[in-house]
Amino acid sequence: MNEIDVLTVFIEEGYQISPEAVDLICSHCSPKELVAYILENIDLSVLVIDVDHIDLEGFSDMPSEGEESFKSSSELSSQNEVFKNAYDPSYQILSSSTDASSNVCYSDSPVSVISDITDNSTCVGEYMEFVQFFRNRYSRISDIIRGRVNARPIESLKTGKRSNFRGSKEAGEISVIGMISEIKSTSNGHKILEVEDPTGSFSVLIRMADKDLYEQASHLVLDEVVGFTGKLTNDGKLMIVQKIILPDLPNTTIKRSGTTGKAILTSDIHIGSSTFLEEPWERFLDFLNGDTDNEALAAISKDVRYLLIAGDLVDGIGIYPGQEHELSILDVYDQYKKAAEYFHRVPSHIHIIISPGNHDAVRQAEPQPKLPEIIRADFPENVTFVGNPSIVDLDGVKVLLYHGRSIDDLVAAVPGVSYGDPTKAMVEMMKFRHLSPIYGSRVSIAPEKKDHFVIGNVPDILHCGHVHTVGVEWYKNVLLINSGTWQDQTEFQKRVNVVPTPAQVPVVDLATLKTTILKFDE
Ligand code: D5M
Ligand code: FE
Ligand code: ZN
Repeated sequence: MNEIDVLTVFIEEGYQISPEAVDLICSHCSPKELVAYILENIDLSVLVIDVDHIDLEGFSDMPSEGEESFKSSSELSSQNEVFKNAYDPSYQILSSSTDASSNVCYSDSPVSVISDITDNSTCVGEYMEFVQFFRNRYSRISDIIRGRVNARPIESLKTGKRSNFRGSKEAGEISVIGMISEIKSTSNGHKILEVEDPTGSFSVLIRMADKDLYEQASHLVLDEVVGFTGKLTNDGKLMIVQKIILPDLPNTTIKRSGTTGKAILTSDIHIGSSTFLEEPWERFLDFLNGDTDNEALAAISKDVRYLLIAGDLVDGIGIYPGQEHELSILDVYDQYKKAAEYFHRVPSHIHIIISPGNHDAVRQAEPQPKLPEIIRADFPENVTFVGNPSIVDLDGVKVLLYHGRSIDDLVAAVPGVSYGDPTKAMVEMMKFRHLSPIYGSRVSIAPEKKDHFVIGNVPDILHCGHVHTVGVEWYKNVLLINSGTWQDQTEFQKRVNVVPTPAQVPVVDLATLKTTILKFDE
């Protein structure tokens, strides 16, 4: 279902709906079913449906069509009875497969996949698909900014000089929202940006003397969607910027899920690499099994309900020149077989979520789908495979998983963002409301109909990996975690001075989102 389909259904039913709610529905992997659920359950006094009216948890507690969901479904005669029991918390929903469908649940640690490209990829790389992809990005991010600024189409600036706006409100400030297509410096050191909206493009200037603004502008990157407020020059050809409006996160208060237990976040295991740290990894598996003399660790171990892996499960093959000299397992299928063996040793009550990275055996262009069936088949039932990026709901806590390849681009483009401090790049993602804005650099982006990198709904946690350094930081009530690696420094990383922090594992308390880093390196 696209945005127009969703709007049409609600309008026909006599409701209005906010753009954020439309976004939430469209980003869900079962939009039709979700729409039906909302219409069935909405309070009749509601006129405008907003995100708060969408009960994703209630929806994910329902059995999905054709799913053998309930322990005793044969005993349940009518649909009503099925629904009644779905709300009974003592009733367990069992997963019938390891597939990441919308309502996959495992034991007492349910997972619902809210957004994932898997099985939804339509692009073949045609010109018009790129146009549609960037339009989707523009419309969704500009909608967020539009709530804060009264912007005009760029085309309307072309009609004239500043004097044309005399006597009108525009004689003072005007605002536009555009995607940055060029960043240049003038000979005097000012910054000139070319910005585009669907009606045209325009140049905006940020003066070096406006120190705060200039500093803010130094964080802007290509292809990002940003609002600018300023005044036109007398010839009407340039806007002198007075204010930069980023889509950013709202200053919302924290809503706690009421969930308990712990989630372990990790990534970049690189099984099959000769620098994979097998001994610390074995200690980690022992810890998950409660096999430790340390009482504090044993107590944490008992509480673990989820294990999330944000990509680079294995080292893969042919990822970089000469990789074969640094592999201990040369066949990529054997690497995954070894990984599957390890995951069979994770206690079965822990729900594992695996998302791929640039070393995994799926397409390199992002968004990446989940690992293929031939690989998934070896893994135990308590694994849910998802794409990269994806949004999962862990019993009420929403986690956005993204491997984090765009961090390479952000390190290169934004001053102050470095490999040693990976959450700085993740703060930029939140401010841009986009995981990977720069097109045509390190990240290959597939032009899907929808830009899967736009951060529409705000997650509770953003979980990335890729840079092999651990980092934990809060940004406006979103917990940002880069979950490090299980690979020691490689020859390549020595050359480019990437210093990993291996075998350190962030553990998140799901009730408070407080994070502890456990070290298995000694
Ligand atoms: O990436 C592991 C780390 O190594 C990450 O910090 C990026 C860095 N890396 C990887 N490839 C490159 C290239 N080509 N240039 C610069 N830095 C790089 P991983 O995805 O595990 O290989
Ligand atoms: Fe990696
Ligand atoms: Zn990586």
